[in-house]
Amino acid sequence: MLSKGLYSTILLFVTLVIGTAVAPGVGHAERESSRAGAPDLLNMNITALPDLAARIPTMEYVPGSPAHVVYGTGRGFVYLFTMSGHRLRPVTKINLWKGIKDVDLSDLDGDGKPEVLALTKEAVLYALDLKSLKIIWNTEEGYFEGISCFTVADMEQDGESEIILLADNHLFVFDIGSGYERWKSLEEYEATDILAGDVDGDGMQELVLSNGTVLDSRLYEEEWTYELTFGHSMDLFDIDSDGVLEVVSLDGAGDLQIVDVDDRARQWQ
Ligand SMILES: [Ca+2]
Ligand SMILES: [Ca+2]
Ligand SMILES: [Ca+2]
Ligand SMILES: [Ca+2]
Repeated sequence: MLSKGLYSTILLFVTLVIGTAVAPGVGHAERESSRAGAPDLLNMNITALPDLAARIPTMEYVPGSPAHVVYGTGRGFVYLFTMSGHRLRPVTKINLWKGIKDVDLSDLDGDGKPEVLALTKEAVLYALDLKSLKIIWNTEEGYFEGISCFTVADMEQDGESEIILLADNHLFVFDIGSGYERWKSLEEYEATDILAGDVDGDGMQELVLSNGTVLDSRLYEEEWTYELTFGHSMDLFDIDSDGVLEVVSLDGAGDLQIVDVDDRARQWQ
C-alpha cells in the first residue's frame, strides 16, 4: 500500500512524465504538461507502478519483461508505454475521440495474453489489441446512453468469452468472436459493479451484481437476491477455503461484508 503523500507525489510525477512522453505526436489539448522535459531523462519508480495502476481506473499495469503500462486520458487517447530500464517510453497510441473513463485488461480470445478494454464517457466500450492498440471490437456509438459496469467471462463454458455489460439498466451479453449482441435482459437492474464467478459451488459461473442480484449462467435467471446489496468495492474470494467464492465488499456503513451465496447468509458481521 502507498501512503497518501507518496501516492500523490507519484501520481503527479507520472502525469508529468506521461504528458511529456506523448506530447510530440499529440494534439494541442494534451501538450500542456510538456514542460517537464524529455521522458528519457526521468527515472521512474517501477516498483510503485502496479500499486499506482491499481488505484487509477484509467491505468493498467501489464507485468512482463519489459512491463507495459496502458493509460487512457480525459481527452480520449489511450497510450501504451513500455518500461525501458527506469524509463517509461511511449510505444503507440490511439485516439478514441471521447474521454476515457475506465481501462481494463482481459484475455478476450483465450490465448493467455490480455486485451485492453476501454470505456469512454460517451458510453462506448472498445476492445483493443494490447500490442498495437488497434480496435478489435466496439459497441456502436450512441447505442447506449450509459454503461454502468462490465465484465468478461465464458458463462456457458464453451471456450469463448463473452462481454457482459450493464447499460441503460439492462444486461447485455456480447459474443466477442462475432461481435453480436447475444442477449438482452427484459428485467431492469441498477448496479455499479458486475462480476462473474462460481459463488454457489455448482461448477458454473454466476453473474453477481453489486445491487445484490445473483444470476445463473445459462438463462441468466435470478438465482438469489441479497436484500442488503453487496455494497461497494465488490470482489470474489474464497475466504473460508471451502472451494466456493464468497462476495466480499464494503457495506453501506463502510464495514467489511462477506456474503456466502450458497448459504444465503452474511458471514462477517
Ligand atoms: Ca488475448
Ligand atoms: Ca462462452
Ligand atoms: Ca455456480
Ligand atoms: Ca468459500
